[in-house]
Amino acid sequence: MGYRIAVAGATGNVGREMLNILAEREFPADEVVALASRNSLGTEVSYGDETLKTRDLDQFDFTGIDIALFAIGSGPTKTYAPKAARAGAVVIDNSSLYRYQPDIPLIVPEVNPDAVEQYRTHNIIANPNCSTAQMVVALKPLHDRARIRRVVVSTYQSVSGAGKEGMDELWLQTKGIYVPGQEKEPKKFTKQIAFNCIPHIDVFMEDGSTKEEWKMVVETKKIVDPKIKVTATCVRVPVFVGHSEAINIEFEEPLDADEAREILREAPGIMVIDKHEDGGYATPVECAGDFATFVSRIREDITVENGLAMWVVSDNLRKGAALNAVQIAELLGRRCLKKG
Ligand code: 11C
Repeated sequence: MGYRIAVAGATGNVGREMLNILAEREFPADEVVALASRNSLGTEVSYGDETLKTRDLDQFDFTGIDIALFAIGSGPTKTYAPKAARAGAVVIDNSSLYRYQPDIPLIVPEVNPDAVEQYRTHNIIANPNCSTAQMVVALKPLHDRARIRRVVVSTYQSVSGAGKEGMDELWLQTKGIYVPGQEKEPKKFTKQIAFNCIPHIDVFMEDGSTKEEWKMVVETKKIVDPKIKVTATCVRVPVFVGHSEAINIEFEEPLDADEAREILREAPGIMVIDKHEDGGYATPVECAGDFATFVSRIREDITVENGLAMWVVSDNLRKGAALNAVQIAELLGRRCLKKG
């Protein structure tokens, strides 16, 4: 006997990836229901070789659903996630709505799988922000070995993080700059994104940082260790899929680049590509569509006592969102909702 799964937001970038990944990983599902808002009703989406017709999220009765994967943004999540949870489904939510609530677990399965047991309080598990997820997968094994004191991270985030509208804007603007008469004004982004980079993701906070930067700080503390200090600069770049991060880490204890490379090679969810030669590192174009978080350019940072620098790239729609959510569902199945 398998699980009954619902995917809310099935027509969006992340919802579609959730369906792809459920099929690719052969998640043991007896039934998969694709849910969408009324605007997208009837839209067909792929689930492996099958085509699913989307059903109305607003009218859907979650009774009998085991796991509901949500990718609909914080506003609608506030309405529908409690409804699904009350009906008995465990909600795995990709929005930021519940991430910072202390009694709701925020999980990256390679990092803090034991937190899954806390789902019972509200029947809800939160999925982290994409830029946090890939970073903590790389930080955790190094933290276990040498205790991280401080992280300085600069991100290079693809436009798919801003949804389909973000991808369309990069595409149309890139054409529009060369083809007269085509649209090129910024709409989704605050400035031109084609051939540019924008140091602004999500809203500004009072201290001058952005909410995306704040999320990386707060989520890393919740998932890995509250003692780790993080400072982030998050930048949108004209890449369609795949977030990249330049990360400088200061440790309590010495850890050289060779040992860090070996630790990362053995770590779950990580692929080390680190040859000191032309092209011997990962870039977003190669990582898009993959499950792994890629780590390259591992080297000592001699500006601090125990410092390392590295480059971390992953598919933001996969490890950063849909894959992590499906991995949480797998974890939940293994540990808490056994079937068959
Ligand atoms: C971006 N990281 O790249 C964002 C998208 O809190 O889940 C995901 C926002 C979130 O724009």
